[in-house]
Formats: sequence, C-alpha cells, structure tokens
Amino acid sequence: MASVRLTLRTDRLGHKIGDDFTGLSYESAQLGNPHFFSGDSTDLAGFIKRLGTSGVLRIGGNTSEYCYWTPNPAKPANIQNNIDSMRTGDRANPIAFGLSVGPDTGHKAPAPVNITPLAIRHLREFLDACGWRLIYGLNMGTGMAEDAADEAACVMDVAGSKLIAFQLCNEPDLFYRNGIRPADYDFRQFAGEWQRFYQTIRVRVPNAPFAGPDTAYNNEWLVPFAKQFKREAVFLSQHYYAEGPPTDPSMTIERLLGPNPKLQAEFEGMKETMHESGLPFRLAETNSCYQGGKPDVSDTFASALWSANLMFQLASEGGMGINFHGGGYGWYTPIAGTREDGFLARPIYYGMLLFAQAGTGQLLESKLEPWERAPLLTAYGLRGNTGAIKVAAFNKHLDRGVRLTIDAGQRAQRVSSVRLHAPRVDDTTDTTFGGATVGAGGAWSAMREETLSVENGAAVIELSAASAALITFER
Ligand code: BDP
Repeated sequence: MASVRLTLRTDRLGHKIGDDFTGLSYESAQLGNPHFFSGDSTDLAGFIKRLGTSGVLRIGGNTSEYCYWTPNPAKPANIQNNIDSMRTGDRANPIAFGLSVGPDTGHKAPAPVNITPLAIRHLREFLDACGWRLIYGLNMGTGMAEDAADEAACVMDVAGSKLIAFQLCNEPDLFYRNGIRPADYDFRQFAGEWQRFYQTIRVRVPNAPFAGPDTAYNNEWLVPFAKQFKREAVFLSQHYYAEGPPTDPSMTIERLLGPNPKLQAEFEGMKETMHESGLPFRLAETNSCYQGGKPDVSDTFASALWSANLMFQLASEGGMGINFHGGGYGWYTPIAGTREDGFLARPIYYGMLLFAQAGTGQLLESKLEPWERAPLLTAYGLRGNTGAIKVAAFNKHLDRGVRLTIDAGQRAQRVSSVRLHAPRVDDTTDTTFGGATVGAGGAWSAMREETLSVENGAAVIELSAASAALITFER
C-alpha cells in the first residue's frame, strides 16, 4: 500500500464551485415525446434533484440538427415524427426503448422529430419540479433561421428566467464529415451562419441569451469563436469524450482512469477562450466514450470514479459547469430508464452524487506528496459555506491501495468519511455511496459513515484500489 500525504492550504483559495455547476444533457429528439419531461414526471425529477438543487439541463446533441419546430401539431412540418420508431425500439437496443431516447450513435442521420409548444410547456413544468435551468439547442444544421426564431420565441416565453442560453448547433466542427455541410466547411463559413441565425433570432427575441460554439473538440474553432462573439455570448462551450470509438479495443477502463491528453487540450482551449473573452466556459456535453458509449467501460464503476474526478478537475481549472450526456438506456447514461418502467441510477450517477454531497464552496490549493508513489491518486479540498472542509479523494489505481494522510490546515471537531464503492471496478450493478444505493425517485441517504482518527489535525484513510471517498472535517 502506497503512503501519500495531502496538505491543504486554507489560506490559498482556488476557484469557486457554483450551485449550477452540475448538469445533464439529453438529445433534442427526446422532446419528440412531449411527456418525457413534464410536471408529473416526478420519478425522474427526483433523480435529477438529488444531483443538485439548481443544476442545468442541456437539450441538444446530434439529433438537435434533425428536430423541427412545429407550432401547430395538427400540421406537422414536412417530416414524420419518429415516436413510432422509438416505440418499436426493444430492450436489446440500448439506444432507444419505448418513448425514451438514448444518446445518438452518430452512425447515420437520425430520424427527424417534430417539437411542439406542448413539449416546451411540459419541459418548463419539469424544470420547475427539479429547480434546474435550461440550455436549449436550436437547429442550425438543417433548419431555417426563421423557424429557429419562432422556436426561440416560444422557449423564451415559456421558460423565461429558466433559460440560461440557446445554442445554435451541435458540434459544427464535425459538420464537414457528417453530411451536414460539404467537406470544405470551415470556421469562417460557420461564423457567417452563426451570425445570421443570431441576428434573425434577436430581431424576434431581443434579449435571447446565447452560448457557443458547442464544438466537439476543436480549439481552432473555439478560440476564434470567443474572439468574434464575445459580446453575443453569455458563456462559451465545448464537448469532451474521454475515449472512442467503442469498437477500438484500446478503449478500456484502464485508459479511462489514466491521464488523458485530450483533456489537457480541452483545458488549454478553455483557458485561452476565457482569457480571450472574459466569459465563463461550460463543458456542455461530455461522457466516457463517444458513439453512444462502450459496454463494460461506460456502464461500470470506473465511470463513477471518472465522472466525479472530472467534475473536480474541471472546477479546479476554472470551468463553470458540466453536462453529462445520456438518456434512454445508453451505456453511459447517468439515469437509465423510461417513465413507463421507471428509472435507475447507473454507476456514473454515483460519481455525480459524490460531487453533489461535497456541495458548493471554494476550492483550496493542495499538494500530494510523494506524488510518484500513486500518480493516479487525486484529491480535491473544498471549503463549504458552513466552514467545514471536504476532501474528495480518488484512487484510480487498479493495482494498489493508498494510505492517505490529510492535513486539512485547520482544527476539526470530527472527521468522517463516506465511500464510493463497488465490488469490482468493472461492476455494473452494485455501486454504493455511503453504503447505500439510490432508490426510486432518487431516494438516498448515507447508511455507513466512518469516523477517522485525527492526530495534530491530520486524518488517515485507506483507499483500496479503484475506490473513492468524501471526507468531511467539521469545525
Ligand atoms: C456527441 C453528440 C451526441 C452523441 C455523442 C456520442 O453530440 O449526440 O450521442 O456524441 O457519440 O458528439 O455518444
């Protein structure tokens, strides 16, 4: 077992974690079923509320480019609503079952979907039930600016202050290769279109807030966007998928838990845009593996360690928030299920739950020594609003336990810990947090809390391979 010491500097404050940091992302096509998100969807609302009292729901994804605004449902736009095709989805298909829509796999253009005012009214009720706010993706990919303006007017009218921002499209930096635009589509053309949609919508809805560019990964689009549209946008956004495609055998749990150069690139782009524009940055869509996720990786306990760690990592680097993509029975979805059959928390949800339990507050500077003994051990210190200090510690090693001594830099009456645990790192069904599972409607409370011994303000905890804990130093 490796021994490592964490020292927190209570006099050296890092970034703040705000109460809208946490978030989820669903495909726009989900709104094709206007009853999925609604005021009486209390089971799902319960799961969402458990993750934070004022998080952010983002509606977008690949299918946003194939959703068409239909103000009068009796006269649908020139497309066939795909509810029927969703209804015929079977359980073996993780992408769609019943009327719940999973992440798009990007293999072919998704079926077109009508979005009606009823879906928007129900979405508003749902947001009220959760206490969450909204990022709403419009269709610039294959839609008309005038229709987007009509849709935006309805969303603005109905969602009101619940709406944080519109996004005009999803991953425009990939339009050149997914058939939405020709192969030579570049940032300049995109910026021209963005400007035109923005203006058309602003004429209709003068105070509509916007965010963008919602690129897949390309800092060469993100940074110029920040430069050009810093006055038009309220925040900047990009996506991040830790690995993919799922067919590649090197996309594994080990890789998910290791250091990732793509993430470093993401942070570089984020910092440069924030510096360039003075605007905050949101990781508006993320998950473990693109193309809908990878079985035995995206749905395992490893995804719980990965998600919580990513949330703290992003916060430490100065990001304003994060939205984990999901829906339906997708491999990486945090909440799986349908209204008909009920919902359940997947392992990744438990990672988000740990983050929620750490609460909001101010990150503290910290040092792990000797770092080389456990390079995949990470730990984040946070001073909560009540003055208590929380430490989230992640042992992402699969081959070694770690004995962590924590010097929190202030006296504590009591130090306690709750663990994020599963029998194995590739377990898909038996994750617990605080010894308890998340039940129907997001019901959860810690059943097991350990008291740690403290000597001279330093507490000791042993973290077995592939495990995490949330430690509280009470004043
Ligand atoms: C993103 C898309 C989303 C997909 C996801 C994936 O925005 O719609 O579901 O990739 O491939 O790029 O899993």
